[in-house]
Amino acid sequence: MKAYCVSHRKDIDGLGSGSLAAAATGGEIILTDYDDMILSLRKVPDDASRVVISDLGADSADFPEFLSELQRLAKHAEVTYIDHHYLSEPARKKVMKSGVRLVHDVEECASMLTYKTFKDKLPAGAALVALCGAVTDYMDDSPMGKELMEKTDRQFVLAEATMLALALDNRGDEEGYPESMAAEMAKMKKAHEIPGVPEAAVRQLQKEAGLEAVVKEQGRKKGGLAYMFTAEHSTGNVAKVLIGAFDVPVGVALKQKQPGWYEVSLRGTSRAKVHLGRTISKIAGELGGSGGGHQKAAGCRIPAAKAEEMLAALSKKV
Ligand SMILES: [Mn+2]
Repeated sequence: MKAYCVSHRKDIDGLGSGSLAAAATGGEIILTDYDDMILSLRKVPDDASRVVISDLGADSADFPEFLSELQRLAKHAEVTYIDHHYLSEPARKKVMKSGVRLVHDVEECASMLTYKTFKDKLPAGAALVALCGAVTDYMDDSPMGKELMEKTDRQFVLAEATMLALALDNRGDEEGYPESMAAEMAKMKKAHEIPGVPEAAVRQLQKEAGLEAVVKEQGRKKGGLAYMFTAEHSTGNVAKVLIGAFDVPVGVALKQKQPGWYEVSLRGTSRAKVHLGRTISKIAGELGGSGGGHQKAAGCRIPAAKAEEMLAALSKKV
């Protein structure tokens, strides 16, 4: 009988919520992304006793599969699904009926919701992990985020959170690196205490300082968006820099993850006219891929042959 904590691999809110869930339950951390979430859930054995799923954005083209995984796990395990991604009313009802406990609030990041859920079982230092998730998800202005931030030194939190995010951007592509970071965070290690993290953060700063010039040269504008094919780990950063470099409301960075497929990050400003997560979930689903995410930050996986079609469809909407 074992506990598992399945969470998002790509950012500190995902690592933070997964590590808080692991600290509270003693569970094994399994990290995944929107595009391989179902495969990862299938790895959780039938006889798991406790499962916590966090920060994964279920309301995508994959929802039926996601739901059937919840139903399978809930047969034997106590399952908690914690999320702040958009969840439609019908999807919410189905999740509630599946026998899992749903903790859902779009106003708080997943780390903060996980902290709230397991507060009594968490050691000192857990509030900082929750705040790091909030800062890096741009959600520290939330009711809980504000309350916790007021009890601590803001500069300290910002430095710790940013160091984690930069290190993950720098080394997140290395096999097992996000998992090793999450394991340290579950032990309540702060960014500056995790071996190698400060150094990776500085390397990432050096890299990002040169990114704008690269993006200006290799990026292209298409309607209301700018896009670029890249090999950078942090496609989210490339997407952000594209927005500034081309003065558009949406940036799209595409990276070949495995032959024949692109992993795509989308970022938007408040000028973007659509909810990027919902829009890309629909477009990617129709083109044989999958995707999801938030209003201004989303991701998808798409067959390489459909990339231009995806960009064309998206550029018409933004
Ligand atoms: Mn999140």
